[in-house]
Amino acid sequence: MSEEIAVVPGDGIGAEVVPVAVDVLDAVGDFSFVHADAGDAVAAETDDPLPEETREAAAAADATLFGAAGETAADVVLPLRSAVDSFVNVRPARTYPGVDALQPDTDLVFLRENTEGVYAGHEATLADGVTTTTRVVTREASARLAEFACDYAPEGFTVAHKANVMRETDGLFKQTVEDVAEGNDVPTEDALMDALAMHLVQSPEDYDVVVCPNLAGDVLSDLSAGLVGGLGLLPSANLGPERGLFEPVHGSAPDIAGEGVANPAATVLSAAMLLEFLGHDDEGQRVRSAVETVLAEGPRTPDVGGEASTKEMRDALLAQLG
Ligand code: GGG
Repeated sequence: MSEEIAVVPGDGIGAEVVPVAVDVLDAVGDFSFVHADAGDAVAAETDDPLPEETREAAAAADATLFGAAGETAADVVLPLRSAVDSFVNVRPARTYPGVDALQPDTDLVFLRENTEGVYAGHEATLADGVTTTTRVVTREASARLAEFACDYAPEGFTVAHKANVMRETDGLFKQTVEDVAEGNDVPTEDALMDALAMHLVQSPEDYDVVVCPNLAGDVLSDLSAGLVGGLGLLPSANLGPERGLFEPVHGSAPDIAGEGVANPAATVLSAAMLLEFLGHDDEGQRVRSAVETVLAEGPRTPDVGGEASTKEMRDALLAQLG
């Protein structure tokens, strides 16, 4: 029986790059695809950016391929991640031959806490002009992330935090991650996240795996996209104990949506992570190699120095996959 993949393109360029990744998955495997809608366009029609059938499709599928969220991100991508019970967002940022990079020696992986922090959704307007958000950090979620990090990077990792200011929340995060790492004999170094941002820009080669609270992981991974050639190159995997949701790090990119020039590499690389999650390591590696070859030899979209369309990159990727 073929595995079931829920496909949720979402908004903007999500609708342009996700079909490319579906064609790539179709070229290397035998999957059944369940297509579902979510996002700003759906909300405009129904007032509900995440229809229940879409949430259920993600919760039931073996894996989900997601595109991009726009204005309704809080109502779409966060609930979809929780529908697959994902507790970590794995975000690799590396350079590719043929693509100009601000920092050619960048090879980083961010392990981002995926359920709480300031993205827990506890926001309020107290009075006109006075708003608050409640930052949630629990020992349980921090420990779950840390256990994953120890498996992922047994040689050690960096813990990003701002515990000198957010003493309670990041204090608990830092202490919990370090305790779990010590219990697993995994070495760690800690880094204040503001200073870390500067060091990543200056010398990313000094870092490897960085374990982050939710918002810090979102920001530092986008920063690192700037080091390697842009958001068109960063895939991600939201992993839970049984299911996963795979999506490019980029959002809906309204500035280029509809022009047919969005770079599909981040989404296709997310599909490679999906393949590996499902145990199809050889197919995942084939897809990665195809992306590497197309980025090196072209055709490339304008964000990575070329003049090609999304469709031209798609055709080249499929040609590589035979
Ligand atoms: N594919 C990633 C995406 O849709 N990003 C838009 C966004 O606002 N994301 C917030 C997040 O990644 O937590």
